[in-house]
Amino acid sequence: MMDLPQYTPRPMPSLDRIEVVVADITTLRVDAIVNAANESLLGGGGVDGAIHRAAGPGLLEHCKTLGGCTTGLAKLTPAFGLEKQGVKHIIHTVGPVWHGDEKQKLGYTLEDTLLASCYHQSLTLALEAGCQTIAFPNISTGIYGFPKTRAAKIAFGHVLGFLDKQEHPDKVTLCCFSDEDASIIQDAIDTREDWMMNRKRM
Ligand code: AR6
Repeated sequence: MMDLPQYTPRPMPSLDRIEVVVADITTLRVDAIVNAANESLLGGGGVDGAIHRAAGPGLLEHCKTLGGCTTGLAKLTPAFGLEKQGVKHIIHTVGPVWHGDEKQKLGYTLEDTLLASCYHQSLTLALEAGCQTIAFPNISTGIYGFPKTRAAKIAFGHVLGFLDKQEHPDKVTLCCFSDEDASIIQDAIDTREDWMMNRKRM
């Protein structure tokens, strides 16, 4: 009988570079903090409000010079008051507002594409700025109403895809504001990991 080669599933090395934490993102010591902003870049509620409060008025003054930001894109600023804890940059990205009923939407929607773009654009800016560590909030899943499980799959999938191709940033933190949000992201990670392992065994 012919000996078939033993297949050993390859681990996903990029997965080790992703961590999920429950925290106020403004307390993290990372090179870049991502802000879930709006198109004006002039502050707001949620994580945007928290970041502006922590960074201080210099951030708003700087943001006034940027001319806003289109949904799905990102802009980089200094970290102002957050520099004292080691943060070098704030990356402001504008997630999509979720419209309508998820069950009515078939396939990949414009909102999905724009949310993926937020992660891609932010990671690209971090890479260009030489950041080794970056933390993301759960973009669009608060005031903008994006369904959380759907957003978690997009966030994790696109971060993983980026890290598979790039050596930097070294570490991406997916920062959740509650245990429940963290478990939604963790489920997305576990599901994908199972799927990858099973696919490689086929
Ligand atoms: N640290 C970490 N995560 C946080 C924090 C924090 N301090 N505060 C809130 N979150 P949201 P969006 C979580 O509403 O949905 C603003 O007014 C929150 O629980 O901040 O993209 C902007 O100016 C949720 O999981 O952002 C825009 O107008 C996630 O951050 C609009 O809100 C995102 O919730 C953007 O809405």
